[in-house]
Amino acid sequence: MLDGKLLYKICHGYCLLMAIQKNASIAIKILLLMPFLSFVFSASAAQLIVEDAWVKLAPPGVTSHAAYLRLINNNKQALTITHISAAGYAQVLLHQTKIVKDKVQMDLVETLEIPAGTSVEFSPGATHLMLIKPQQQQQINDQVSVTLMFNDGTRQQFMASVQANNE
Ligand SMILES: [Cu+2]
Repeated sequence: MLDGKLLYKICHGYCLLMAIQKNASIAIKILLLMPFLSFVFSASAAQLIVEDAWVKLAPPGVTSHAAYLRLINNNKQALTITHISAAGYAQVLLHQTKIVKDKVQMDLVETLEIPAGTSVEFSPGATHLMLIKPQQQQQINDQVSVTLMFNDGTRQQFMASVQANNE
């Protein structure tokens, strides 16, 4: 049995919700839709596959570590990497290695698009992640948590293991 007070509370809550819905601005409608939108966003990240992620062991004192992986975009849409972070590092940059006049040069890549149904190989001598300023010295088999952030708001987190070479 519901007493009067409880009934009032339920009714009041319901009426308030109705009033919000009736007079809602677009912003409130978007807020109400947020949980559903984030579900849609995370669904697209599930179609993204990370393979063979590893960080190359660097000599003591070296303050930037290269990381490599294969990224497969099985989504129906292109995805663009807009930001990268790694636990235990101050910053992560996207680099493109080039040979200019017999010298190895690393160019900064601001964003990287992965077209639908294609894969990108992050490998030595090509595009790679540059993990900057480690908080501690690397050891073989250490696991580094890396997070890629995309233009559609999705994220992809993966573990990369520290190796001398990828064998
Ligand atoms: Cu680099």
